Amino acid sequence: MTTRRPPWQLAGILAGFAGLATSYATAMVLTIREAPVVAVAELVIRLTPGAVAERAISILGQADKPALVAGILVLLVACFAGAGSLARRAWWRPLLVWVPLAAVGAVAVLVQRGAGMVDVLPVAVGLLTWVTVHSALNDALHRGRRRPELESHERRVFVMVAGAVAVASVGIAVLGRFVGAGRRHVEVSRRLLRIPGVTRRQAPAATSLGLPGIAPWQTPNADFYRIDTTIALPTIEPEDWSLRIHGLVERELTLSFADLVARQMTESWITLSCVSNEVGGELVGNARWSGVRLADLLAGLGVSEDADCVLQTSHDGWTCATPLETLTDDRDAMLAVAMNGRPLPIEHGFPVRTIVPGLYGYVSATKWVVDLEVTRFADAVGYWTTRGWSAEGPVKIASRIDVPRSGDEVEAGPVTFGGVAWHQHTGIASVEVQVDGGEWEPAELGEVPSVDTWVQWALTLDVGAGDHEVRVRAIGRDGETQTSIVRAPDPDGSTGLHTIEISAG
Ligand SMILES: Nc1nc2c(c(=O)[nH]1)N[C@H]1C(S)=C(S)[C@@H](COP(=O)(O)O)O[C@H]1N2
Ligand SMILES: [Mo]
Repeated sequence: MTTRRPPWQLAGILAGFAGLATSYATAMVLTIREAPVVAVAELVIRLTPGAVAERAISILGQADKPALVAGILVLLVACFAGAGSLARRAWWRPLLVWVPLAAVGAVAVLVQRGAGMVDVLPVAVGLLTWVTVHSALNDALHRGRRRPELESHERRVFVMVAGAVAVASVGIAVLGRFVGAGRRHVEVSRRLLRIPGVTRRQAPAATSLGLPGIAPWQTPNADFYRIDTTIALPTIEPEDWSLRIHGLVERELTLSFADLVARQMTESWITLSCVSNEVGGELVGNARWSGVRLADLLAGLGVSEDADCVLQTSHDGWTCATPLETLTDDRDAMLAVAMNGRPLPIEHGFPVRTIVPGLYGYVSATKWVVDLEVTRFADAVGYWTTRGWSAEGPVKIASRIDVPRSGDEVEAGPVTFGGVAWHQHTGIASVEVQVDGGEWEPAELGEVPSVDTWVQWALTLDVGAGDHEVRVRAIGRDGETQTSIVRAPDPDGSTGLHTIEISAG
């Protein structure tokens, strides 16, 4: 019997592809935009000097990106083989390859726009796969080496393990692709969906003060902040969606998407904000929402006098309890189907979510909503209220300075300050700015269509040379002046005045 060299490199390559497969599948299942390898390709593109990139594109034409990904894969196979060879000496040596490779992937993922820690999960899963699969394969090889009389048996074991790894990798990648395709399918349905009564309207011109650097009055869907607890985004076809309204009502109601959009449609500009928003923070946005008023829906159901809240449940099992009166009074609390004239983006609740003017999102704005139970606060607890957040979540008055940015250097003389202020369902009466603890100076306000949206504000003040501290405060239409007392977001929303430091020269 001839003794052959154990296929160390093959083990490395197999483990490498197994890791690529699990990381790819994780990215697909979590609906992360792209797999780590593609993220690396994008990073390479970003880091490539313009002239070189242009030359590459002119040579490769349209194939530049696939060619780049293919190139990265070839490089990876070399690294995988290297990791395989290193395993001959000591079990831990391949880590010298796996860990740096994962680090590159993690960096590539993290430098993408809007990346968060979940986006690194595919890389972590990939690394774990590399290490565990590789050590399993090496075990088989090492045992074969120590007991040569068993070598042919061990080789058979190795071939079987290797085959299983290869088959599993392909299976996992295909599964990931399939799950990802579900998302793409819903995305296509969403794009093709036309909902009667949903109009695409520009923000009224008077809402904007035209000052560069202030948050645009209407937040584009792509820039709207996103907060949810979901790992894999719910992907719900409109025809598969239904909503059950039950509990303390005389008549239960189950609505299909077609039933819902056949009803009278309402459209309103409403600002949504998050209770977790820090003073000066960006977890707030303003959009035109289209949907069906909840007051109209509930009116026909014979709601019991005993009820004081509605327990909302989403498709992914998130819950919140919303004060009943905010859903039945004259405000435009709605089951929204469109955002800025387009069907809701999947990550913002497609096909249906709740929007309630005047309440923080965590007690009202259920995305992918599928169940409304009319009940009592005493009997209902929402997801966040069991985790230390207040049961009721009326939005607190708030204001923010967008320009200049804290730390900016400006020219001494007239300086224009600007930003936004909000107190949904109460409205903003005025906004004032104070420099270095001096007089509070009133700002100019944009015009708004209702008390449910934020307002832009701007003000030009003469600023002398030197360092300055600038603060903003809002006064509500109910006469309330925004407090300077500093409180953390927990348990019912932050307070305090947004303050910036600038230096004028
Ligand atoms: N299903 C579901 N809906 C949810 C949440 C969630 O975690 N799951 N988070 C809520 C919170 S805390 C906020 S602030 C808003 C944010 O909505 P957006 O992501 O569309 O901006 O959604 C609310 N609706
Ligand atoms: Mo939130």
